[in-house]
Formats: sequence, structure tokens, C-alpha cells
Amino acid sequence: MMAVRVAVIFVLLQGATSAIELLVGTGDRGREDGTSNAFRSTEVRTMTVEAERGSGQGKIMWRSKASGKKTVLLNASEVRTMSFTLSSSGGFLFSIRYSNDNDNSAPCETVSIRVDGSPLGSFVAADTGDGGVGWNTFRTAGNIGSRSLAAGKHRIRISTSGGDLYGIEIDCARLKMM
Ligand SMILES: [Ca+2]
Ligand SMILES: [Ca+2]
Ligand SMILES: [Ca+2]
Repeated sequence: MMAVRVAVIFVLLQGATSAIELLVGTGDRGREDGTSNAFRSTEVRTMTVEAERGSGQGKIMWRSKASGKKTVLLNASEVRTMSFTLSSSGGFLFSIRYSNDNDNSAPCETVSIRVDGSPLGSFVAADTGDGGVGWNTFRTAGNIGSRSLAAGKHRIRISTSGGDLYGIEIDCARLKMM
């Protein structure tokens, strides 16, 4: 009888250990997933807002060097909107990571960004390469503009104009706390 009890306790302990490991494992995976459109804690100073997690126009593309391994191909006049949530208010600098395998004989796209409906800024994209390789070569347009934002949900709207006939791929927006 005693031996059976000991065995049962041992099984329970084993079960408890597995449960703890499982929780730790889930937590680690959560931290490695940097694609969430939300600050995980107030200690995080930079937030990445993935274009592929947004809504609206554009085609999702797989790119091994992209943040989250995906981009959104936007053709001229197409619009993509991404939401993000701030746990506390603050001032933020915005940048956009993109790739643009542009036709060398054509102009590059102009990218315009609005935050919560009002213009933040725009930039003329660079040509990031040729022959398809340029789509997996990324560049960041830094410090497009800054904005003071309250805690809560916000929207980034990205639109393109001009350029060649092949569009531009938007990887993500980054917000840096000032
Ligand atoms: Ca282009
Ligand atoms: Ca090119
Ligand atoms: Ca991305």
C-alpha cells in the first residue's frame, strides 16, 4: 500500500514538473515572437508594427530577410492600414522598412504615412536592387516624423504613388520612444 502511494506521489510530482516546463516554454516562445503589434512592457523602447498584420490593399509576400518573414506589396495608389496599441502615452519617432526592386529606368515610389488620420510625413523610396534580389534587400526610411500619442489603439496608414509598374514592398513600421 505504501509503495503504491509513493508511486502516485512520484507521478504527481512528475506531472507538476512537466506543467512548469510547459509554462516556461510558452513564455519563451512568446518573447521570441517580436511580431506582435503591441509593446510587451514599458521597458521596451521600440515597437515593430508588421505590414502583413494590417488590413486593406496589397499582396502578402514571403521574404526571408523581412521582419516576420513577410512583406506587403503595394502598387501605386494602394493603401495599407496597421493598428497598434500603446500601454502608456509618449512621443514616438516613426520609420518604415521596405524593399524596392525598382526598374532602373523608372522613378521610385513616393510613400506617404498618416497616423490616426493626419499626415505624418513621406519619403521617396530607394531602389534596393535588380533581378528579383532587390525584393529581399531591405532599407529603412528613418525618422519620417514624430508624434505624441496617448495610451490606447492607433492607426498607421501607408499609401504609395508614382514609381515603376511593380510597386514597393512594405515590411514594417517601427516606433521609437523618444
Ligand atoms: Ca518600384
Ligand atoms: Ca533596380
Ligand atoms: Ca514584415
